[in-house]
Amino acid sequence: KRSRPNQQQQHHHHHQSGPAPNLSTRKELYERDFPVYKQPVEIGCFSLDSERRFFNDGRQMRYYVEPERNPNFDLRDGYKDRYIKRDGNVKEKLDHILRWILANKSKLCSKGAAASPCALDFDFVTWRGHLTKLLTTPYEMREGWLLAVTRFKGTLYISEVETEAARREQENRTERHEEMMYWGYKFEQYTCADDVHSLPDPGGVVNTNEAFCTVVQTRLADHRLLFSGEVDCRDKDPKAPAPPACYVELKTSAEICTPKQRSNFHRFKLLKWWAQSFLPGVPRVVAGFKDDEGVVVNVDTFPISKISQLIKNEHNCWKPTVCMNFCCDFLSFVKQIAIEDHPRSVAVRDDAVQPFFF
Ligand code: 0WD
Ligand code: CA
Repeated sequence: KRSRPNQQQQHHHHHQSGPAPNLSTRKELYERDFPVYKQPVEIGCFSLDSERRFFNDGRQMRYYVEPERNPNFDLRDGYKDRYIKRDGNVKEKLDHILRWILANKSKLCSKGAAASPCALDFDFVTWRGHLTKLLTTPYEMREGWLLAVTRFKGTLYISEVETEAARREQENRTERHEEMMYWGYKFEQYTCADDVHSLPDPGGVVNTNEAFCTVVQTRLADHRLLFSGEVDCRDKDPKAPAPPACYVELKTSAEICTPKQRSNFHRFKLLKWWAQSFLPGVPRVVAGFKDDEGVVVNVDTFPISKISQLIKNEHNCWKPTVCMNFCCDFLSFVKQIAIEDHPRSVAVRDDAVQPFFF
């Protein structure tokens, strides 16, 4: 959990003198009223094609086709011969979000197109996935994170740096684990169609370069946020509400057979699912429960607004307010830390939230 940056990451960074502030990750400190979290609004979207090329449009949007309750989808099908895997060694950092901002700067800039580069009306720009990790930090005892931030024209850009532990984990992945990572994408292929009127094509190729991302604007207390997140699909009904309310998040999870498994699902899985979809205002998760052979034995829908009730029977369970308050305090903390407004100045923090260098 306590990761440390390696030597070579340190040399561009500006060193601050004097004692640096600190932030606790203890959950007890965040059990106060739920902070203001404005309804997230979609301000744009973008697509990444089969070769990971950026497009400032929704061409990779897919449409949800509700499966049977007990579909028997074989998630192992195609792993050997119909799978094109994104190159995980390419670190894209915030690049696609920055491309989207550049492509849309006329509608984003507060000073008009004349000022170049102009200021953004946001305090933070980041990936939704990075915020999800912040939300779950008070409850996460296994996986650590490392975030880097830089201030540019008043806006704070937060990007992830791979931890030593994550790099080792990736290097030592078993063949079984490697295959299981494919299963989630295969489930998407069974449940998503490329067009409103077409059906899913389980005989096609799974290409994980392809992505549709929403760009949303919202506010957490006094933090104005712009973030992007990958969206699996949308409701195909033309009368469905506008984005993000029409979006559907797809997940797979191990079949639940015992009370212990149900409890773990509530305590750990639902925390991650809730945090990820609550942030951009995605209202439901459709889960495929799979057996050890990679066969989806049943499918269930979890409305995000019902998850906090669902977990209330669980003793000592996670609380949404703790997640949001920690994230809020962390962002306030970052505003205090990353003072120097310069692209060469980067502050890095790990999840022990110890100030170790700037
Ligand atoms: O460079 C980086 N450190 C990262 C880049 C970390 C995380 C994401 N990305 C980029 C990629 O461009 C990707 O298209 O983010 C996009 C997704 O962003 P997100 O929505 O903020 O990420 P997250 O909420 O963690 O994941 C959403 C989905 C995942 O689905 P599940 O159901 O497993 O949560 O995005 C996929 C995955 O399908 N995904 C990724 N795709 C590309 N690169 C990555 C990744 N590193 N992580 C998750
Ligand atoms: Ca998903």
